[in-house]
Parts: sequence; C-alpha cells; structure tokens
Amino acid sequence: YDSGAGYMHRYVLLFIVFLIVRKISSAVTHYTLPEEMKEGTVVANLATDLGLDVTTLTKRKMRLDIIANKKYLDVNKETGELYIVEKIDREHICNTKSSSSCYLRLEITLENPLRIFNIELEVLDMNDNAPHFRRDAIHLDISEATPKGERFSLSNAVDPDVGTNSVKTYYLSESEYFNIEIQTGRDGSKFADLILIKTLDREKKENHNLILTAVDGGTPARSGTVNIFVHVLDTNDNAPTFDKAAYNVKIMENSPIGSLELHHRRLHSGVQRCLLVQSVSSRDQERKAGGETACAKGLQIHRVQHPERDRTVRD
Ligand SMILES: [Ca+2]
Ligand SMILES: [Ca+2]
Ligand SMILES: [Ca+2]
Ligand SMILES: [Ca+2]
Repeated sequence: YDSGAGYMHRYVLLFIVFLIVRKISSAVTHYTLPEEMKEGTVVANLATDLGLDVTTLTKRKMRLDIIANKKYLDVNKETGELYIVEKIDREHICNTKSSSSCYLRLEITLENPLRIFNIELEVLDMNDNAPHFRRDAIHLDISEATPKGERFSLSNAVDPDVGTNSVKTYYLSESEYFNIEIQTGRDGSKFADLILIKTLDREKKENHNLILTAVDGGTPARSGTVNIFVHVLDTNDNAPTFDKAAYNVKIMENSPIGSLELHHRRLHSGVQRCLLVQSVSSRDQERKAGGETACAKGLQIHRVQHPERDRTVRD
C-alpha cells in the first residue's frame, strides 16, 4: 500500500489541509499602539485574544515572526502576553510621507495542531521630532532698488512626523521691512516665502538679521529656527550734495598760483580730503568705486580719483 502514488496522495492531502488552515487563520487580529513605548510594555494578551489555552503554549512551541529588520516584540509563553523588546520608531519603519498609517505585521505559529495567526500592529505617530532646517543660515543679497511686494522663496523645514505632528506653520521675527507668507506644496508640506513690505535703503541699514521659526502641530508643539541674513546691495540712488548752498572765497589780488592750496591729507583708506582756507564739501553716500574728489587749485578745479565711500569736495 505504501506505493509512490499513495505517498503523493497523502502529500497532496496534507497540502490541502495546510491551505485550509491558512485560510482559517487569514482573519487578521488588529492592534494599535503608539511608537516609542518602553521595552517591556505589554501590548496585548494573545492567549486571551486568540482563544488559546495558556498552559499549552510552550508545549505547542508558540513562535512569533515579525516581518521587519528588527525583533521589536516577543511573546511570553507562560502568560501569552505580547510585549515590546525594542523601542518601535515609526519614522524608521515607515519613512515615507505618502501614507499616514504604519503597520508591523506579525505571525504567530503553534504546532500540534498547526495554527497560524496573522497580527497587524498599527504604529501610531507621536510628536517625537522637532521641525529642523537643513542649513544653519539663509543668506540673501537683495538690491535696494527691489520693489515692495517682491518675494523670495526660503528653504523649508523638515519634520519626519506625519499629519498634525509635522510642520504646521512658520513665524518671522519682528521686521518693518519683511513679512512671510505660508505656502502649501502638492504633497501637503508647508514652506514660507519672504516678502518685502517696505523698500530697502542701504544708506540707512545695510544688513537685516531675521529669524524664521518652523512650528509643528503636535501637543506640545515643537519648533526649529534658522537665521536669515539679508545683505542690501547698493544702487546709485543718491546724487552728491554740498553742505552749503553757496560759498564765498576771498583772495588777495596777485596771489601766487597755488597759494590757496595748503595741503591735503589722507583721512582713511582710499579717502582723500583737501583742506584749504575755505572748505566746500560735497558728500555722496554710494558705495561704488570710481568717485571723484574735486579740490580747488587756485581758481581751477583739481579732481582726485579715489576708490570708495565719502566723496568729499573741499575748496
Ligand atoms: Ca519616532
Ligand atoms: Ca513620530
Ligand atoms: Ca514633529
Ligand atoms: Ca545707494
């Protein structure tokens, strides 16, 4: 009777029985638990929930398999309790932002008779990450000629948590020149645009230091900041001006040529000033190189090229 055909017959029968068992056990037991729970925390009592005799678990070689790269949980064969052996980090298991639900799939196996139970563990997100910016500072060079209303996109903050635990909004430190507008990307991510609300004046203020804060919607909320350094670029928006509308110079007749010019000295790097009996000064606040200083030489104007800053004309 123990022929090859009979052996095959028994094998096929066993396979069918196995399939039926798989089918019976296809009902999935669902649990939910928050991430980051301490080691040793009991998630559920499997013996109670699956209707198993707790005294037979060791004898039936109860086994837990997890479809994951770490052994996050184990089962106590004495009590039937499912407990945590390693902290479950939702951001590690489900690092994509696309789905807000995150699952760990477990399989419980018992022998004599063979029973397999599928367990689905939904890991709930906790607000355990603060929004952070990839860089410490954002540097912006903005011309003082930039019109009011111009916007500048700022790099966004990232927060690996999902839903309300992720970046919710941004705040900008007090500024009379700048404001921000919150934008929502296609994937729901939030970012901010910097908006110029008052025209800049380099001659008044050359650098603006701002702080951008990203806040998430968790309870309690967490936040991250980044410095924004705005450097105002110069444009030629000032004409030279004299400190008086008119100057009177008295010169004796027959004065020798050059007698009015006493001396001129260098004040500080690149700036020349001609100091004479009567002084005439003209000031231009622009930054660009190539300005001119005019000094009276007798009754002629002598121009001096100098590289930067206060162009001063003295007579
Ligand atoms: Ca986490
Ligand atoms: Ca989280
Ligand atoms: Ca967060
Ligand atoms: Ca200017």
